[in-house]
Amino acid sequence: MTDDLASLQAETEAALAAAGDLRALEAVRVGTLGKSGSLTALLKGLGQVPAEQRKERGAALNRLKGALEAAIEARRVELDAAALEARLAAERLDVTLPPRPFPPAGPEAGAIHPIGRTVEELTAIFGAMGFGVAEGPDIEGDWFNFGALNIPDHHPARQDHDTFYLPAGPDGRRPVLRTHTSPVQIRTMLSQEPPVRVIVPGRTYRADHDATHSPMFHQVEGLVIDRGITLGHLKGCLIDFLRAFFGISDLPVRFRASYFPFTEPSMEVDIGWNRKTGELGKGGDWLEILGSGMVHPKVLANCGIDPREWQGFAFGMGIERITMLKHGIPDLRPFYESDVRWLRHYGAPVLSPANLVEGV
Ligand code: 2NL
Repeated sequence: MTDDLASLQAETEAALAAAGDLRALEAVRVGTLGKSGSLTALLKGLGQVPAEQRKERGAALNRLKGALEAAIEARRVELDAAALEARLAAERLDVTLPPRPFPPAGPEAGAIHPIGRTVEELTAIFGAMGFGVAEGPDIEGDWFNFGALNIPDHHPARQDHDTFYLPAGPDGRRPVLRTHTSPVQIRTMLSQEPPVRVIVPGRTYRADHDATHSPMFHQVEGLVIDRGITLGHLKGCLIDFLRAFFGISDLPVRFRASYFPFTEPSMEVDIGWNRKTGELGKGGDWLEILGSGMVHPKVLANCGIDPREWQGFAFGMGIERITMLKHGIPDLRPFYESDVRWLRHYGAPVLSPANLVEGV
């Protein structure tokens, strides 16, 4: 290689080593191999080289061109890797940082969703009466949701228009989205010996969607199993609950005969209110609020409990419904819309959990 080519190679390699980023690298490439680059100029000048030297000179220029292209590419790979390293270092997240502090006070503060608040209140009221809280799966087997509860095959609740069925599993059975929280009480009775005192708040699902129904909603059910349980226990428990929950110590409560396949006898429970103003507690009108009854002996037997030794009562109600009544919330839909303005209006303060001392 002639001296001029050797020094061009040395100069270019030095410039590449000095190039600290991809822009500087591109400047070196253009200065050497670009349209007016130094090596391009030498290649263009090949025509003026005497004919006997031209072949050798041309080969040398091409070798140099290949060498410089490879050197530029190698430097590009280095600079790319360095740029990635720098980005990774700059964007690193420290997962050991402590969590964010509580939301700020004042108008920026978040709030406990009214559904969660009602569940806290139910837990506090029934907790004081000796009830625990049980939970279970949202996706259930047919037997747990219907069969164990003495709901016959032809019952309308089993039809597709009420129940969300999932595709059949390997056993050919179709799981369901639970239509009530009763399967959790079934699982509780199967897994623990009586006596039992539980409430079961949770999500439930029915294929029903209009201004007053959501396909996903919340229910709470309660179950008591012990020796010698009577309708008197059911009535005292539910009257105390309703008066504590609505904060009206003389709230009128009425029990009305009804029918459920899983209780016998069954009773609907009404509270006193004023139909015109919506005010609870007085006004002479009655509002249906929950369903209840003595656990059907067949349901006890289905869960391995001897109905001659053990009796029980059960009840169920809609959490959205009792929450709307308590707080005068007129519309069901905003419960599921995550609108923070609605949440701030109807939600509860973050740092004041429900308690019986102040009244829930
Ligand atoms: C309603 C009525 C009710 C029950 C739920 C129940 C559960 C078991 C055994 C017996 Cl495991 N009963 N639950 C009983 C009576 C009524 O709910 O209107 N719910 C919204």
